[in-house]
Amino acid sequence: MGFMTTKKKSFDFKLLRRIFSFTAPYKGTLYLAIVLAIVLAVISPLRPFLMQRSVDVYVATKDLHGLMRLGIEILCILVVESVLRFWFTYRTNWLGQTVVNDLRNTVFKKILFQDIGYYDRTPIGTLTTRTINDIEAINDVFSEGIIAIVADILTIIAIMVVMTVTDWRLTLACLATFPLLILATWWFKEAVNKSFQRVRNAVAALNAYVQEHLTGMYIVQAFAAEKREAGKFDEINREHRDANIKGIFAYSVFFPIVEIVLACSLGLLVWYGVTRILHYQCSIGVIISFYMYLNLLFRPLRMMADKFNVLQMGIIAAERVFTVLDSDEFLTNNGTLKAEHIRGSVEFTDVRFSYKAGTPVLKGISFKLEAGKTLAVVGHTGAGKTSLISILNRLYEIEGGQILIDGHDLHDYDIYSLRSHIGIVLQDVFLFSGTIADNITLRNPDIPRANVEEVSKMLGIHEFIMRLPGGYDFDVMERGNTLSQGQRQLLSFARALLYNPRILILDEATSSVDSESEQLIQHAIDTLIKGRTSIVIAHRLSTIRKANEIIVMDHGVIIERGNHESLIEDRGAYHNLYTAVEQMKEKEVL
Ligand code: M5T
Ligand code: MG
Repeated sequence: MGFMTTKKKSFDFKLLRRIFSFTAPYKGTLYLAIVLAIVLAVISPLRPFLMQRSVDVYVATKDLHGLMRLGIEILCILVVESVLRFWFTYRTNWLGQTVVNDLRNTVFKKILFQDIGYYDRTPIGTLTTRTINDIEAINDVFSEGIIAIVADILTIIAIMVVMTVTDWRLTLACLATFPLLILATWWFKEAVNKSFQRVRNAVAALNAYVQEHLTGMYIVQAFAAEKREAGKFDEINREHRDANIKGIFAYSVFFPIVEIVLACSLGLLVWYGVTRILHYQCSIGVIISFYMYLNLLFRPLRMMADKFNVLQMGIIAAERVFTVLDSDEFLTNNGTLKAEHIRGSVEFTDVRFSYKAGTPVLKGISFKLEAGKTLAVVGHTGAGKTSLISILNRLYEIEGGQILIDGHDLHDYDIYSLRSHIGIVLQDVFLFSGTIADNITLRNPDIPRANVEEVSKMLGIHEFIMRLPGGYDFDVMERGNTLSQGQRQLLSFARALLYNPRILILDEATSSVDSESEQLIQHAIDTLIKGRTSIVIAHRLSTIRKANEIIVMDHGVIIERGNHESLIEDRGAYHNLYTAVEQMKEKEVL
């Protein structure tokens, strides 16, 4: 997990450039923001400057008329400044949100198309954090980060220039406190940065923990582990609190310090300013305007360190997000053959496969299955049965040998076309939150309700669905928790049959169900496999008996093959499995 490491690089312009490349479609807004930043910087010293003139020129000469005119001018500038500032804030935030919206779509799409093996190696929590939290941090780069920093720096420069031009000696005196401010800012930046990192890690840990425990709540409660798990949570939560408090401490120390430094500057202004006035070296207007300049100057300075941190965090987050964007564990899809008209013969020749190099899971599997026939795969747990079918639609790539469909190598087919003609029912049925109909069609709006009902009737599950409150609109909630395992499997049969696949893969669930559901399931399986090439990882004797051929697997190899009668006669592994099941007569489940 290379991208979990956080580099403590303070600034990376290449990354920054890449972040900004996402603004390309919104160049207009970006340029507008920059122009606004410059305009705002330039007009910021204007009000204090006019104030100085009002005191020095109009108050001194008691020109009430001029004073009135100047007052109106100041008011106008105030209005213009406020409007521009509103527009600036609004547009930069708009830009941030829009870019984040685009980026999130891009990242999620990228994740969707990632090779399945990628998910075996990348924790779900990490990917969730990438798509949600990290991208949010990139938003801040736009709204609070770089543009705001540039605007602040321009403002600071503009004010300092005007101050220096007005009275450089006074400026120097007022800003004598600056080294102290810089020191405090640096300390604050480091402290907050450290706590930021800790908070982020703590949030990630909290996320992961809550997510995992909600998913596994059944186990937690069934094993009465609530207290222990709550204790562990408390620990992670405490770290989150402590990290936040460290940050809050830094803030609480820093802001009063800035106030003190500002007060010192004002003190110096009064002390040195009055001395200069007494020596007729400067006017009262200048002192008043300097008072305003200093306030304007300290406002952005106060937030500068904070903004730099936000920027830095954004860049770190961007680096992580870009790692996801740059990962190219893509399925290669160079095949051009469409699977629309395949007949569905399947041939494995010496197929070798492993999830992790060095630990072979399939060690040379060969079989030939004619179109329309049924192959039953049996064997002990961990024998490699599920793996055998995961490689048939290229969820994983094989390491050796060849898989042919209708005489063509798997790689010659367009993978999406191929997959849509291989129906698959998995051991664990996953349901998405939504209605029954949504789950059968996988939210494909092109499939009319009539088709869904037709398929359900064929499978004999229409009545069962209609008995649910709301029928096809019954809300299955997250992960289908409101349905039994048998019911979930029935739904996944409908899911597979809806696409009328040429090849059907069925990984029978081992769970035993009541005899009524059992009959439903058996009928549904018969309907499913009729007239299709089927590979069934079978646990039911009824399914196995009906198969044209049976292969018995053990530790990644085929140890026996034949049909039911011949295998029984051989008195080998199959015979043993069979007699073991025969002994548990009441359950016809292997
Ligand atoms: C076969 C290993 C597993 C086992 C072997 C799914 C999966 C499996 N394995 C991995 O290393 N990573 C994986 O993602 O492969 O596993 P299988 O094919 O799932 O076995 P099965 O379907 O025959 O077993 P079962 O229990 O479903 O009857 O050694 O460690
Ligand atoms: Mg399995």
